[in-house]
Amino acid sequence: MRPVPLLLFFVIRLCSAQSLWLIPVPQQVVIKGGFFPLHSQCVLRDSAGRGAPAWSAMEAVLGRLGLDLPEIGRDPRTDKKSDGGIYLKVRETEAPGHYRLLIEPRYLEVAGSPSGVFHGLMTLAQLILGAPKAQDTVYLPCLQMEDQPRFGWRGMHLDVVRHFFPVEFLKKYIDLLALYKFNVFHWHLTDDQGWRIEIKKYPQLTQKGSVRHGSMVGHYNEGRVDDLPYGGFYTQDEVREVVRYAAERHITVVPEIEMPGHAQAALAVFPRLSCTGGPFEVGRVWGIYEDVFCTKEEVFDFLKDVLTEVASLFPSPYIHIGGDECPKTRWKVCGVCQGNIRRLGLRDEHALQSYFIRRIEAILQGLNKKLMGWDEIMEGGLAQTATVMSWRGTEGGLQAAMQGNDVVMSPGRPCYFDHRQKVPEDSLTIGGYNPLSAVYAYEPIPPQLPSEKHVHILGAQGNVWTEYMTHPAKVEYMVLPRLPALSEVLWSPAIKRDWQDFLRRIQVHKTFWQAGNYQYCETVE
Ligand code: TNX
Repeated sequence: MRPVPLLLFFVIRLCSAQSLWLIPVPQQVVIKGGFFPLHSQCVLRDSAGRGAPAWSAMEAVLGRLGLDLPEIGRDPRTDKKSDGGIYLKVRETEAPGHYRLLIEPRYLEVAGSPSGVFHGLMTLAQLILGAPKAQDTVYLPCLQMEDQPRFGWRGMHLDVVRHFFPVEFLKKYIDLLALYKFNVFHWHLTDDQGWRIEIKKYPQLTQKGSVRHGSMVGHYNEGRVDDLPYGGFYTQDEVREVVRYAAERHITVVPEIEMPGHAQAALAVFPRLSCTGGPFEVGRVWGIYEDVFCTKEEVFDFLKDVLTEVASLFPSPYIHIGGDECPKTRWKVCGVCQGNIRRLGLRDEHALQSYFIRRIEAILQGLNKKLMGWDEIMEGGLAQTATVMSWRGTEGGLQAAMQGNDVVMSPGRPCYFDHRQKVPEDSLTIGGYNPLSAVYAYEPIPPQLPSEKHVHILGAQGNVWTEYMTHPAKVEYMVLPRLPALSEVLWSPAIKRDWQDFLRRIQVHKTFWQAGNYQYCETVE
């Protein structure tokens, strides 16, 4: 074993649970004194070879943050606790996300469920990043840790329509999710201002529908629009690559295909799918458009084709179908829609929306997928198997959970990371004030919800709408440090949360972000 510099020895002796820098804070940790030296003579001992992909993913995440781990040896023998041994023990039977991390002077062990071992390695990655280093050796504090997530849905969303982000950036974003133990990436792929996913049966959707001939400049209220073409889309190969990259990091990618509203880009390509027949152009301004999918049969045929291709690209059990902000203006005067209301004996256009969503629910069931939608899908009656994403406050989520439907909480405040994080506003945003302290104080379970219904709150999600985020650096700035704050809300036991201590840990994480060239908001409030 290599000699340890004396000063370092004292630094490590001073380590206590309170002085660790982990985000989210683990459920239980005992610091034992002493250290494990991680260096190139260490050996990865991974009997079944199940932990090696997770180890490689950890190396990649560390590389992203500017830290190249020395290449270490590999040996399948796990019979003895050898000097410098790193043991990975993957156990199918353990609860999702659960892991145990043991750091002893002579060896290190991560044991848990498949996702648990990965999250354990992300804990290790944070320890490696912040630990004292000398002569190519990282001195990890000896400790014993038991950890598992509080919620099963720990989501971050990204709107790639209002502004488009290349695959390379999506990977950088996904690495941030991984580092903070998120397990869902909600990919908002279609909207009024663009269609961003290749559909083989309808190539025009991306040929024409991915390009708008101008975008808003400045704030919405100023009403200024330029005339520059703006576009971008992902081929199906690129989609598969993003899904694969995320899966290596135990992150499920949930695609969102918007309907019946927020569909102007699709209608610009196929105006016959609207009530009026168009013509339309891909949206240039933000906001809500009156023209939406009609309820004619042809629309369901089209959406079935689209969803069939989408379902084959994404292993996620859920497909998000939007459902938000669908004006009923056109349906009210459309012969087909009014005919459907009469024929089906529906009360009004809200009930027609409910009928629309139920038809889509049936299509998704045929594809072995579950429907998820924004809380407007409850209007006119909620589909039985739907999962609700509650964004207009928490009332929708509360009601859905009471009825026995599953819910992901995502109320505007504190889950909208497109709102400004500082007063006065430090850059152009959509408006609204959502400071770090509000995110950190968030409790996803509504206090009125009876305890037997708590299981229906799957978790929560941070949303990143990009009307005012024209470049990757702005996305990073808007999510850091709010994303780590949400990670602690979703992962750690509520009683473990400590605002002052979180602020201390954030200071350490800033050095990680700097090393990874992630932009972040410097001051917090
Ligand atoms: C509402 S949240 C929307 C989005 C906008 C966002 C801006 C939701 C389901 N719909 O289309 O981008 O507000 O904050």
